Amino acid sequence: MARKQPARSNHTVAILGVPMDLGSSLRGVDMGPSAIRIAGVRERLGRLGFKVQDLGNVEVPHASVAGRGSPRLKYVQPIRRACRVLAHTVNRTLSAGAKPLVLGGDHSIAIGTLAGLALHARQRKKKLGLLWVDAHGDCNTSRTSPSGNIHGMPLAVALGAGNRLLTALAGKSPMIDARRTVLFGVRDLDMGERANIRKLGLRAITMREIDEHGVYAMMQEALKIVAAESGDGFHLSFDIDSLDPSYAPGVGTPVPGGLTVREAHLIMELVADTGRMLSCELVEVNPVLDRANATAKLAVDLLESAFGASIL
Ligand SMILES: [Mn+2]
Repeated sequence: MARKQPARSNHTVAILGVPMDLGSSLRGVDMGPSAIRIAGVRERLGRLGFKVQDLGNVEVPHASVAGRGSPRLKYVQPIRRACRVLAHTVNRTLSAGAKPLVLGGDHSIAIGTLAGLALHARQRKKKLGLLWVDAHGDCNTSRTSPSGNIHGMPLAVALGAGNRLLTALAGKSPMIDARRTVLFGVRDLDMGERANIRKLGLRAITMREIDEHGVYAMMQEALKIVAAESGDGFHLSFDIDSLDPSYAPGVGTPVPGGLTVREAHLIMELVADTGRMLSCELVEVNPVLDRANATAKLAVDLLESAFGASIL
């Protein structure tokens, strides 16, 4: 039998759901992993030639029974507990040679994913990059956040800024080097976040730059940073709210003026072309606000592109 996809066929993708909505003020993103599974993620990646394993969900308490704690850092304890479990599962998955695909859930779960990547990288002295595609900066701390919602903080946490309960999740902080990190497609930043981004030395590529130069040119710059030859691959953290709400209505925090479906596919296709994506997460699908699961279906289309599907 002809081997059509030798580069892919011996890769295992491990799906991990995190039904978390404690990091956001709107309820419902906890149903995201289920919606993305119903949209056929396992089958579609399987058709690309991957061996796909579904490891099930990390346990997360529902908001009605979880302790909210401080209004500056809402639900920090249950979020930390779930992220710790996620971190160990991601670390174990990577050690077994599989690619983790983490399905959210709100974006606070990235703290767990990145802690797992950091643990894995440290044991092997690897240098990891991070491509964070998002409408928002996710660079607040409990001091700058207007809401106290942790899904507005995970990028800052991964880069070492924020409460120690979260930043210390992988032992050493930061989890990821800001010089190997790019925030891509951002269009809505809080005042404190702008200062945090500057302080962290993070390259943030705004929607304005994408309007001026196009996704292709801006992705070339982004990939030079996150997928650098001197590094050992990168993690893609993709917030579905980076798309325009006209295409992706079922999201945690919609902001007009986002990426088109084609622009989002191009991002994913360019990611796949590098062959250097180690792990991936897709977050903030909110079925409660969706229309007939359209946003979860779009999420699966995009994941397919990120894992190497091509039109021709
Ligand atoms: Mn986000």
